[in-house]
Amino acid sequence: MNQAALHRLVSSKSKKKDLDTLFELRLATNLTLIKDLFLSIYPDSQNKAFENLLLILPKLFEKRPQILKKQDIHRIEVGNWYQSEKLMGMQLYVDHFNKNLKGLQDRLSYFEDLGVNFLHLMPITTRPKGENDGGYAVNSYTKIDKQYGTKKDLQELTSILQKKKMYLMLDFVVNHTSDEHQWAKKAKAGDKKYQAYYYSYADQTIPKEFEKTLPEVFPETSPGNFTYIAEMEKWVMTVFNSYQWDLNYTNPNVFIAMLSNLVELSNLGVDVVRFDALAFLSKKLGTNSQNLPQAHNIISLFRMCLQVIAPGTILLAEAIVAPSDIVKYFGEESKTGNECEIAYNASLMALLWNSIATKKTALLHKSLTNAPKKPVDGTWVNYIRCHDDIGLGLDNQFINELGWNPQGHRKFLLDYYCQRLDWSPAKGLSFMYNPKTGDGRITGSAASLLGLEKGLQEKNSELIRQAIDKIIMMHGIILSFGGIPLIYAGDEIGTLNDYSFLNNANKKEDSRWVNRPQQDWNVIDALTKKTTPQTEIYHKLKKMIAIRKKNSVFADKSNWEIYHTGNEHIMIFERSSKTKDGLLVIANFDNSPQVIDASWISKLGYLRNQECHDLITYDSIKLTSGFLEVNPYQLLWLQKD
Ligand code: OTU
Repeated sequence: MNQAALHRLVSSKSKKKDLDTLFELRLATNLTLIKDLFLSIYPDSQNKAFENLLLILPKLFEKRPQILKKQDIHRIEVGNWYQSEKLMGMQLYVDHFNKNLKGLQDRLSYFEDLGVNFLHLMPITTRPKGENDGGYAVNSYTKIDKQYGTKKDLQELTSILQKKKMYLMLDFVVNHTSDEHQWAKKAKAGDKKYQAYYYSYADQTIPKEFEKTLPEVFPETSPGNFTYIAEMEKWVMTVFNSYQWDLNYTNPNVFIAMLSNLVELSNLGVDVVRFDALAFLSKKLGTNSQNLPQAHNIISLFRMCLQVIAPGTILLAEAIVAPSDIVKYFGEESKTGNECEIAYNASLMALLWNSIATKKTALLHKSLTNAPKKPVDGTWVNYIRCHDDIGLGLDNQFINELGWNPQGHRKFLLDYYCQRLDWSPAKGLSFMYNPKTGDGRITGSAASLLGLEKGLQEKNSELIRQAIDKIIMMHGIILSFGGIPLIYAGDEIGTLNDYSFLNNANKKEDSRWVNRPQQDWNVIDALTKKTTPQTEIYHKLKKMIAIRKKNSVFADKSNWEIYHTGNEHIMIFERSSKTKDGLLVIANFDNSPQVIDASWISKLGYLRNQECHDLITYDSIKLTSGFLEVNPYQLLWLQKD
């Protein structure tokens, strides 16, 4: 179909018939790809399972609300909307933010004031009453848990968000269900059909084989990867917690059932679906069962089917894995070339925390310079903190090349953040230390990890000053890096660790709860009334967000380049577009002022009459004898003009 004919169809938007025609067109265009992919994953299924898939595609489309079908077409026309500088995200727990979905709706003006227009709500569907991994053990993929409200509340919220041109991201826990999901219940009751939805074994022969090469995700609380289920008299694969059963994607019925769940979720008005733990979708004896080619094919099959039914919905890859493995989830290596549009920039996140602890940027520079490039149509979610731990996803080879010992270096980072060094300002906790491997991860809120908690406790004004500056600097980097910046709710007001989880039997073993605080509305109510570290952080962030949204150079479309300054404490990267727009981002990770030789800043075009112009403060910075001085933990956004 040519452009003009497509336009005619799209412009007569309101007609159901046209939207149906467009669906049929998409199906016709992608059918061969989908079929090839499906049969490559399920070669033994003959054509029966594929026929089932073909049958449900139009049914799922039929159920999609008209307004979303139109939005799909609009998004195809607009192109890569998710790369815009106008997007600004926040991740939050609905109950910790303001009670429930209605409470959230009452506080939408808070996001508007800050400039946030993209929300990631943590899981809100039904889950077991006791331990439930913060909702990542799902009893259902679409049924809203009573504590958050009803389906109607969610639909009301999404329609308001749509009107306000705000976006919604929800989780799709694609790798596992809880042990209380109806499929798991039927499996426990002996139903063979549903036992085949999971990896279940009558004895330990195969589980033991798997264990030889499977790492442990939660070694402290849930060692091993299998759980014996007495009702079933079988061993079930549970890679995460013992109550999270891994879905068996070698079974085509699992894929088809999960596709229905995915579309149902998308039909609720979700713009971005976060594919949780997607690196784990395929399991193979003799491997670590992460990032396997078959996992990529399964994700691609989801994407292709969604492309036909709900092309306006996009996917975020939650793959907290090595840099070279993360980029693969953009799809370039899969059979169709299509997987997720967005991926977490976990590498940048870990490297920034590494630079804070070491006060040096060499590893950051080396890793980013050598990192595999993402495709032009993909984008990052850039973040410094989230609800999870900080894993030390650093490349050992690069640590070695810097003359450091990887094991020793990792131990230093854990010591620095987990209160084992007197001089460290960080107040973090250790998470899932594995004595067998020496691996450990870190939990704690951004503010506590950056020294605000200690500073306030000790009434140490220098520590407090540095903590505020570090919080601003870290956020300034993710705001300008290219991609969607995702603030973790509470960080915009320097929220400290929340130790109340220690009193809760269902939470106390999982130190990630220390960084899942309640939103402090007392602080927020005082934002315009007094000056505190918290209000200072909020107002500075708000200003930077506004600057980002006004300047197209922040969009992911523009170029990105990192430079080496010769100063080991400084990070510099440039954003530039074909027009004369340019932005030079400079960050000092040291607690002393640092200087940079300004001659090459001049060559890049950021110097006029021996002055630089900072977008954040609107100040002109004068050079001293050919050097630019950068204060401790200062972030500069130098403008070309
Ligand atoms: C995700 O994280 C979620 O973000 C966690 O909150 C869940 O507990 C988990 O899945 C299970 O649903 O192990 O420590 O990429 O790092 O998928 C976090 C690999 C996790 C893992 C990631 C997982």
